[in-house]
Amino acid sequence: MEKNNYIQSQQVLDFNQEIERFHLGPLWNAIPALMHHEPQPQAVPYLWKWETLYAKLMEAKEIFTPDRGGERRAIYLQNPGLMNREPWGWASTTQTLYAAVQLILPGETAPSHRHTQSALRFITEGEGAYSIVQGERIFMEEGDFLITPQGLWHGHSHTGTKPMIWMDCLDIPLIYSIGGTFFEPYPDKIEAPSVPDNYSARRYAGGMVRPISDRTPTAAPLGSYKWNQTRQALDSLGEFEPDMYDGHAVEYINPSTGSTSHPNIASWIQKLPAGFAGKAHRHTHATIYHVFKGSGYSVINGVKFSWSQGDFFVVPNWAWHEHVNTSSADAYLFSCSDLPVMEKFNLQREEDYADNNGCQDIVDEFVPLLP
Ligand code: 1HN
Repeated sequence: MEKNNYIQSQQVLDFNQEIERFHLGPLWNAIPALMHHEPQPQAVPYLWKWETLYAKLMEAKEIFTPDRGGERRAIYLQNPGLMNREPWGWASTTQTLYAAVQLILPGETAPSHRHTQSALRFITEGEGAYSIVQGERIFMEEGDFLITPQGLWHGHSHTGTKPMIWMDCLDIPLIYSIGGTFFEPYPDKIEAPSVPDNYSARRYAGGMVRPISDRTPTAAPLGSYKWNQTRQALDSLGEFEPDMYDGHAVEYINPSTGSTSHPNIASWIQKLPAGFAGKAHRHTHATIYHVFKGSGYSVINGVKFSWSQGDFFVVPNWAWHEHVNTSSADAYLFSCSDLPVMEKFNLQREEDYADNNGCQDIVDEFVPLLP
C-alpha cells in the first residue's frame, strides 16, 4: 500500500514528467504495465465471415488490378486489438503474423519479388493459376499448401478461366517489429521458368522418400503440398484416436530437415471428425484458423465463435480455446501459428483447462460483421 502511495506522490509524478523531455523513463511506472504475471496479448479473439471477405474481394476487383501497382489484390485481416500499431496496424492479424485473402483473375499477373518475410498460401477456391517460385511454376488447386520461405523470388499468374482465391500468411508484424524488412522487386515483371512445371512436387511424389541429390537441406525442397496427399494422411490418421484438443492434425514440414515448413510459422491442418468435441487448453503461441470445410464452433476465453466454410478466426497467445464440430460431416481447419518463434525464445508453454471436465463455460457469443 505504502509503496503504491509513494509512486503516486506529486514529487514522483513531477519527476516522471520532467525526465520525459530527456527521452528517459521511470522504470517504477513501467514495471506494472509491462511485467504481467502471464501473457496479456493486445490481439483479441476475432472472426471474419467468408461472406464478408468474398463480398469485399468482389468490390476490390472493380477498383484495383495488380497491373496498376500495389503488387497484389489482397485484403488482410486486421486484428481490432492491434489497430494502434502505426502504420496500417502493421497489418497484424496476431502480434506476429499477417493473414489475407488474395484474388487473381484469369489473365492477370502479380509481379515477382522477394522479401525477408516468409509467405505461405492455402488455396481456397479455383484452379489454373500458378505461383512461380525460384523458376518453378507451381500450379495451384483447392486445398494445396504452397511455401515461399524468406528470400525466394515469387510471383503469380493466372492462365486458367475462373477467379482464384487463396489465403496468404506472412510473418510481417514480426519482421517489422525487429527491423528486418528487406523487399526487392524482380527486374522483369515475372520470372521465367527455369525448371519443369510442378518440378518439386513431382520429385517428392513418394512422400517420405527424397531424391538422393537432396541430402543437403534447403529452404524449400518441396514447393507445394498437394491436397490429395494431405487428405490421405488425415484419413489414415483418422483410423486412430483423435488428439483431445485438435482431432486428427498434421503439420507441414520441410522434408529435408523435418522442421516446420517456414522458420517462423508453423502450419497445420486438422480434421475434426463429425461430432468431435475437443477439450480446452491454452499455449503461448497465437493461431490463425481458416475453415477449409465444415461447420462448428470454437470457444475462446469463454466466448463462442461459430464458424463455417471459408471463415477465418484468431486465437491469441495464451487464450483458452476448444473446438467443436457440430455437423454430421468432418470439418477441416487449416491453421498458422508462431509456435517456432516461441520455441526459439524458449517460451513454448501449454496448459490444460482443469475445471469443468476440461471444457469452458460459454459466457457470451461473438456476433460477426456481415457485408
Ligand atoms: C506477398 O509477396 C504476397 O506473394 C502476398 O502473394 C501478400 C504481403 C506483404 C508483402 C508481400 C504474395 C504480401 C506479400
